[in-house]
Amino acid sequence: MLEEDVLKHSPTVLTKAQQEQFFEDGCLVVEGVADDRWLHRLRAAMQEMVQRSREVSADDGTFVLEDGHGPDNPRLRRLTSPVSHHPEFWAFAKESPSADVAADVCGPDVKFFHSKLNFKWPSGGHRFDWHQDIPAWPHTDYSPVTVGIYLEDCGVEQGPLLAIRGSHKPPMHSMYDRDGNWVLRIPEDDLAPGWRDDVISLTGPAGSAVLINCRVIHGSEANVSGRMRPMLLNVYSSADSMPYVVNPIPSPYQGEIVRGKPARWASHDPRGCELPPDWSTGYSGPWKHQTG
Ligand SMILES: O=C(O)CCC(=O)C(=O)O
Repeated sequence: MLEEDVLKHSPTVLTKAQQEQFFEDGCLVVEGVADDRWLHRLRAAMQEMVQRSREVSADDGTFVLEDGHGPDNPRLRRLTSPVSHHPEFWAFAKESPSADVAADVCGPDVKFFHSKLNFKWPSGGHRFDWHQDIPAWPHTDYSPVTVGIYLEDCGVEQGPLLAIRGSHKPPMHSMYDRDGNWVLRIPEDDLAPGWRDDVISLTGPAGSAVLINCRVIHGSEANVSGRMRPMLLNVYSSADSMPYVVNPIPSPYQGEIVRGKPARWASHDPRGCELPPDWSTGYSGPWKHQTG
């Protein structure tokens, strides 16, 4: 669904002002989307997965490991597709207010796309270079939104998500370098003049949702604090927005309608989208290409 049609629907969780701010800025923090009960369930599921990772000694596609990971010192970068590995993550993606928030910015009919659980371990969690998400998983329109949930409080020193206000509006950057390599990274020299003034640090207490429009330029710094930054990221789209390349993070739930009803017509945005490499031959995640 296109933005002008989404805005015809009154939001149910967000205020109208928040809904409009999301489309203006390309990002939004909403506190309290995961309440204490959900946080308790999600943290327990996360701990189970961290326990399982102790037996893993090399990246296996599911557990993406940081240097120094071992049975006595688990250090994960990412749990890929948490919804595929623990039922609580799918319960949250489908049943929680996270999907209601997605409906407020995608239109009433919402489809699940994929999920990841990104960690930033204390004192060392990596940085993410500036990038735009949608060229990694193009859809027929730009309704896809990432709803990230902080599972612990996240302050500026923990490497919160950062976004460049309004950067979803101009034509998009290439996610390839000058030699034609997929890098999922925008060099700072290529950003619009004055971009630093528009950086928003998307901090928030545990349970906050960070909404990231699929075109907005975003990234994050390393975690220089002594506290962990776990963040659950679920990607949703309007039901009528159709992905047209292989999903880099497939799951049995891809395409499931989590709010409203399935579409009969596809939505098309006239702006095209750069294509990623062919993920059917494998997906290695952003770290292989980025500098952090
Ligand atoms: O976890 C982070 O800090 C950044 C995540 C992100 O930008 C992404 O997954 O696209």
